[in-house]
Amino acid sequence: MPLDDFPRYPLLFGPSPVHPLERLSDHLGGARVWAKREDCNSGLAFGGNKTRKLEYLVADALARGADTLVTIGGVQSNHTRQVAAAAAKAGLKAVLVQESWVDWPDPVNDKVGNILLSRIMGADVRLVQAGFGIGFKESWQQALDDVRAAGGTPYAIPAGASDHPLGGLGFAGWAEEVRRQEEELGVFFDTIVVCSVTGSTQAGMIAGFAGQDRPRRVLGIDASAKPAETRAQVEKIARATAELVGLGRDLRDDEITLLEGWAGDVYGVPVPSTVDAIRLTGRLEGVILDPVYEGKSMAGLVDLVRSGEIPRDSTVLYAHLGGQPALNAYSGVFR
Ligand code: 5PA
Repeated sequence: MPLDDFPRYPLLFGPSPVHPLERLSDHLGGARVWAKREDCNSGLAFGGNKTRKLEYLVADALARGADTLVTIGGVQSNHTRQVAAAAAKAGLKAVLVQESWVDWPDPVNDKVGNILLSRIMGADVRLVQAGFGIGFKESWQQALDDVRAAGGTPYAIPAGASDHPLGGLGFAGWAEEVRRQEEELGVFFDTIVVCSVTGSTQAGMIAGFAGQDRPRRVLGIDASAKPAETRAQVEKIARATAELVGLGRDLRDDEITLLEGWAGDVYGVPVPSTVDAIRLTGRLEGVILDPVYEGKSMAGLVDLVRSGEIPRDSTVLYAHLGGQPALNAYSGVFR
């Protein structure tokens, strides 16, 4: 079914802003770099990539008569914070399972940033001891059972709203939004750079762009430090989303690219290239990136542009997917 026919519960302001990063581009001395800003996509608790995905999931939850969104992430998950905001906006309850995905010794890690915002928005925040993993989790199942036992109707949202039948739709729509903005701006972005962890952001983009006439590269930058799992999930969701929106052909393997080398050894911990990329983007553009996701994808972009692997005559679109609230739990990195 065409994307426009899927019910959508409006959470975004409209198309997210697209703008050039002139001083960063001049500094790198190669391709021209622009950004599309999911961190300013809505008025809901600082926005981010999940807000766009949740337009489709919240519509589905309401259609099914659910009263509670149940989801999972790390202690500083941006995703769970956006679920809390979407639930508040739609008049639903939210149960957030927050696992210890990141061994980060900051004493305020479970008090500030995303988790603080979720508490303010009235979500039932549950801290659980369990390590990083993008797959199915027992603690999440338990939370779903608890809601049922209390007489509620839960709606299950997996990590990052990714491994869900509708998880790729938000960013399939992003691809179409980019095409329209290119027409208005008179540019063409031949290369997209996007951070990948649970996969449906990149997967949705791939499925969406695959239906357009002019080919372009979608370069996923792994931030999971488990690239084989993330790549498999991107591929699965991209193919499922392509079928769901009636692409009418199989995706080719060369349409699915996940690059590794900027995540470090573990998810959630910044490495020197992450911190350099955050400082560089802050100093040259006044644009703020986070140490878990966007700092890592920007580190990838910087290296790929500098080395000419993204050619000089390219015009690159950096997908800024949000995530800044987590910075509060990483203050020690910037002292
Ligand atoms: C996240 C994810 P995907 O998970 O769709 O691949 O997106 C990666 C990503 N940038 C990129 C930011 C700012 C993100 O928050 N965050 C998760 C979370 O729990 O917050 C799903 C992991």
